Amino acid sequence: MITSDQISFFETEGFLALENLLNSEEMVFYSKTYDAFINNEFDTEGLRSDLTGIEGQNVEYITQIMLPSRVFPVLLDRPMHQKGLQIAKQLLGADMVIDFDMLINKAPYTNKPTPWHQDAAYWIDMPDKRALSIWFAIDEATIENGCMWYTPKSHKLPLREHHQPLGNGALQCNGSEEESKAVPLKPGYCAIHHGHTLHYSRGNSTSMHRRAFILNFRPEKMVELEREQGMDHSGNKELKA
Ligand SMILES: O=C(O)CCC(=O)C(=O)O
Repeated sequence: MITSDQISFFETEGFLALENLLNSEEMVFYSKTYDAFINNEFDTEGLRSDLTGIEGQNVEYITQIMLPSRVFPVLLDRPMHQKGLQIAKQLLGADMVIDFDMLINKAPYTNKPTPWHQDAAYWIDMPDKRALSIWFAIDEATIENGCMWYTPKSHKLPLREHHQPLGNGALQCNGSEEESKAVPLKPGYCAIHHGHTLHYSRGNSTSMHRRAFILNFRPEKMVELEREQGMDHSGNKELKA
């Protein structure tokens, strides 16, 4: 599924885009399922929040729903999760397993960036640092609606200092578009990043939703370690100790 050039690009740069992962029939299923989550047709109590951390408004700017496949396990047998696992194994080793999944939707005209961060800042410290996220575009992802931006080679650098300016909002650190690459995607394409790769997305300034379905993989032993320490990614965004 992945070429050796793509594997070495991921190793060197810390990110990778793949085309045509999901066909149009599969995308109809994911689009409908995604909308059912957004429209509260599933019980996502305790798993849904606004990634901006802004409270007291009638709007949800950046909807984050954790663990959709725990709520709707049918997802685990579908192509996104199955292909995602094969990709993760090819890129980081045969012991990779799914750790968690999540939905991040930027509603029309909400104009709120996802701040610069490295995912590892959210996690407990683990002896084995192999981890990756696969960000599937449900809608076309463009610069204007908030496609992902990655800072090449940042996965090789130490974790930057993160802070959390707003309540339960996103963690953030310094980063810039100047040192980064935007990765626009068509629906059914995906962008992959290492757990230490610095990334961000602009706000959605368009009239359409920007729906992304994200899967995270890491070595089975590290998932066991997380669970032993009570970490199941159900939504707490506190900085790690
Ligand atoms: O979808 C976004 O805007 C951010 C996604 C993200 O930070 C991630 O997948 O780690």
